[in-house]
Amino acid sequence: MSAAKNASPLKNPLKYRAIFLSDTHLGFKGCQAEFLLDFLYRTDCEFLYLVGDIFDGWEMKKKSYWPASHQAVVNEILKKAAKGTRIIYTPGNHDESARHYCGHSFDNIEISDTAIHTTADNRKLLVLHGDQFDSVVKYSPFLSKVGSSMYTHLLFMNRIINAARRLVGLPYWSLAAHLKHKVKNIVSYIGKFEEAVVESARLEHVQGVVCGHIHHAEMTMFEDILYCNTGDWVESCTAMVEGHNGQLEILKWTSQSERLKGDAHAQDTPTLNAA
Ligand SMILES: [Mn+2]
Repeated sequence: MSAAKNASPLKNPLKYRAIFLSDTHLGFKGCQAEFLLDFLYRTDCEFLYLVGDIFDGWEMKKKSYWPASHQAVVNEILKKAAKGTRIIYTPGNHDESARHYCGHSFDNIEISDTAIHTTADNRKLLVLHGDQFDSVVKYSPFLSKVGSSMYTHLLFMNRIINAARRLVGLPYWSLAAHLKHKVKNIVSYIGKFEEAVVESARLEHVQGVVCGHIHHAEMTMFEDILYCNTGDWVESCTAMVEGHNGQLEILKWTSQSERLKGDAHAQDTPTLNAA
């Protein structure tokens, strides 16, 4: 049974001060909308940052694809806004048409090219999608328009593999995320991207930066600057959350969701890392 069918808005959701999500690619078949819905149902926050590539305008131009689960994601986000969550949307390259609305706000939803988030422990974080650095970081095999059809095929394989894994009771596993760690060019591209993003935070005189774009969740100190990447919801189903004391951590929702369903005794939150 799918995650979305199991889930409903919970009486006691996990409460965070802020949640940062990116690269959900709504309107694209590769979007793991059911995991995303499960995440939205089970969490609550004061600030929700949508860090770009929330919609996939490139895919939507090719063919119209808008299943009920994708609309349910949008409805859930709007419901959070109506209930008082402040939503800050920093569009990316796949939803660049939303950039026309930068500087506008509608009720609790603000649209801006970049934003500054102040954590509960008073650290300033620059928030932006990250494609702004594509011209600096020239080689991006996974993310350039040429590479995107190869990427679509890879995600198709990912879905087949995971459908098979589900049948035999194995947890979700990302083929694309696995390959990214193996291919040397991609590893070096990620390194250059991270350096460029960190440098932009340094120029803004902030303590850290939160971005997306490269579909690779991460939280690392680069000397004096905290680099956070929220990951994505087409491969790895990750988000960054801030607790009420300012503690930041990356959640991998495929393991968290299994844990919530399967192990009532689990007290600890599985995370990739924390800062
Ligand atoms: Mn992007």
